[in-house]
Amino acid sequence: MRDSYSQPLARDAMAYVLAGGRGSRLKELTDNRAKPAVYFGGVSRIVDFALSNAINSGIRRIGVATQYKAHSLIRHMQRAWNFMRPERNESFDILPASQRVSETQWYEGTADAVYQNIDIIAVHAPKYMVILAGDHVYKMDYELMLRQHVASGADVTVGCLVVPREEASGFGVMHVDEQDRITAFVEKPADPPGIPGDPDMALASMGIYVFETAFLFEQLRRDAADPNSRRDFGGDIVPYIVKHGKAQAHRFTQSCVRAAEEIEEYWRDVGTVDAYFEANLDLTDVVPKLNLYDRDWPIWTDQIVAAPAKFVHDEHGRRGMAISSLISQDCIVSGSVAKSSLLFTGVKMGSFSSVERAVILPYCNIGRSARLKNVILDSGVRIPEGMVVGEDPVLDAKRFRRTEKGICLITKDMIAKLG
Ligand code: ADQ
Ligand code: ADP
Repeated sequence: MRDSYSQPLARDAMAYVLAGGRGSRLKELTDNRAKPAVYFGGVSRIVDFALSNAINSGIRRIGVATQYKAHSLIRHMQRAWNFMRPERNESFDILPASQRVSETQWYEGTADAVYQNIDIIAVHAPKYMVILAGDHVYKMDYELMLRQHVASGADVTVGCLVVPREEASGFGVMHVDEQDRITAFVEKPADPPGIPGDPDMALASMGIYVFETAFLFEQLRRDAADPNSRRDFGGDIVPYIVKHGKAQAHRFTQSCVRAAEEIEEYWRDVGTVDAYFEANLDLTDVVPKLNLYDRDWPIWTDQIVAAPAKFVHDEHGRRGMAISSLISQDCIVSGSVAKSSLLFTGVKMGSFSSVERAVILPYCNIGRSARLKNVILDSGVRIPEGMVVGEDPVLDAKRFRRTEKGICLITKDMIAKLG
């Protein structure tokens, strides 16, 4: 619990968001944009969650390292995250891999993405560094993690989650003692060790780390001189500290308690097309697990100038309506029906069309009489008049990417190829 009289540690911290990864399991959704730039929840991009957590935690200095297909991500951040005020010691630095240290190298690994910007971080002189992954959807109060870090006297504090053991091989997996000090850490083990006493579950790293800045710089310089290192936090830096120093685990559940209230315990990787679809559609539930309406923990994003969503009773007497759906600004639902769907900004639905269980990214157009079910439409897709998706699995798989769970991902390129 936070007490209200002491100076928050977040004021002395800088958040450093690693946003360079592709997220290749999202398939065509990340063909032209990095995973952190992928749209989520109607108006946001995935990276907005980590950035909003930082702001809502009281952090006012932020750096974001970008690498893979960064254009869409950088443009979004320039539009949405330009409200920091340098005169109040606030900052927002976008740090593309720009061969600052060597002329031939991009960021080699996540640790290198920090190492190459040591001089820029040093100018801001934060006492603590909160290293974050930019590709998860969650809410978390980093102030509580900072406090635990200081109280435990650890060299590094690693955010962690309990996950089913069979899902743990994509994570760094750790063992802890009774005080949650990390005693062993293996990066992405083929056969992840379970939790003693709870062998079907494993304690997984969230890829979130807190360091004192001076100590982090020391470690990054040591690591950079090691020819065997892959320059990775999970693969190199954290395992080294576990062995030679003091590494502490910070349980995600501890950071969901804020003052007298609670932030819901919600964390999703949304790393696959199916997981992405489900996490977005979950928002249409009567009481979704992720509350986007919590004014105490807003998810900040780009505020565009746009007209309200409109529902039109068309000239044929058909009502435009939405049932159990989220409809964003600038959408027009004309003589058509959206059911259990999520329409992002600027989607237009023509007469007699219908969508059900659909995640429709910005500025898509649904032609007249089209019928879509169990689909994700990438941004800017124009569905031709009368097209039917979700009723003939063989035809769907021929034309679009159809997942194991029967979800069709449709992009502009796929529509263009149909001629
Ligand atoms: P991974 O999930 O495999 O493991 P990784 O590929 O290292 O994650 O990426 C972590 C973050 O850094 C992502 O947000 C990604 O976008 C970004 N990133 C990747 N390469 C980058 C680069 N070269 N430059 C800038 N940013 C980059 C990590 C840890 C595990 C932990 C999981 C939790 O290594 O121990 O369990 O995160 O998801
Ligand atoms: P991304 O590249 O990640 O999909 P963009 O912000 O570049 O995100 O835009 C997404 C799509 O929306 C693109 O196809 C773009 O042409 C279209 N688009 C963006 N803004 C508008 C707008 N104001 N009106 C119509 N289409 C738009």
